[in-house]
Amino acid sequence: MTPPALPHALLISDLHLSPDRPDITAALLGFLAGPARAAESIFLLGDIFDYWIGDDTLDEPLHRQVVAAIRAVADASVTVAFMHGNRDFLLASEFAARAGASLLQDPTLMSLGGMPTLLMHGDTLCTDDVAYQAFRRQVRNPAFQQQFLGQPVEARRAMAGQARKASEGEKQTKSADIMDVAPSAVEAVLREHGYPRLIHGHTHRPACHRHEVDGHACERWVLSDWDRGGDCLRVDASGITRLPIPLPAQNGN
Ligand code: LP5
Ligand code: MN
Repeated sequence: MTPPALPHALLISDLHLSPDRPDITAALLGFLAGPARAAESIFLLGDIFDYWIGDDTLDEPLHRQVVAAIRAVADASVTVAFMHGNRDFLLASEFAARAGASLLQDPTLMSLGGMPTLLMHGDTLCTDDVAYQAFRRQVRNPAFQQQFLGQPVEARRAMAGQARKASEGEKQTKSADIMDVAPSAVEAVLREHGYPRLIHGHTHRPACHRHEVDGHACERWVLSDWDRGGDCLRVDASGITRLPIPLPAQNGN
């Protein structure tokens, strides 16, 4: 007989859901209808959506579908929490209420599988990416957000499209090192939070790193994006396991 599964949490990030990628949506829906139901809690660590321009888009077909699927997990007594990413930082209280999910601050320190674990999106660790950090300060400013959200949906969508395009262009000109986390930023955040285990996404470089900080050995687990298939991290009392999440084959692929 198979022993019952240990209580566990599942973490995912960087899906970048959009109407252009029904394969990624299908993979998420499979995850939410399947493995998520056996978890105690699931954590969506940012950039679930390719971009989010305000909760007044919740009735768009993709958003309705995804929110209903998350809600069904929450209604099955699984705790659902999400964190903002650099593309969906405008997810707000209406999204949380409809999805049955709570918003986590970045960073959040909590006990997972009995171990102190720090959850982050990961963008704030990329401190050598000075242009991005300046952009981040601008778009996280409440006055900027109020002004942005006051504009019509189509104007906001156009600006988000321009920002996405500019970002893809800028990334061609930046070195891989600049777009990765800065070791000094990782060390600082681990020191500040008492040398926990760290889990984050954003860099799209799945790995498990070991950092020695002030004589403490800390693991840093990095989630994958889902562009060519994703993953989730399963955390229980025995540690962390990476589980692949393949994308379904699409017609014409
Ligand atoms: O997201 P990704 O993986 O491509 O790259 C990120 C950083 N880029 C971003 C930008 C987002 O992709 C786009 C955000 C859409 C949000 C929609 C709502 C709010 C809209 C606000 C509109 C102004 O986060 C990228 C990092 C990379 O991660 C690795 O860490 O390098 O950073 C940048 O590319 C930032 C640029 O270096 C500097 C800023 C260029 C943006 C210019 C915006 C022009 C918009 C004009 C609107 C009128
Ligand atoms: Mn990101």
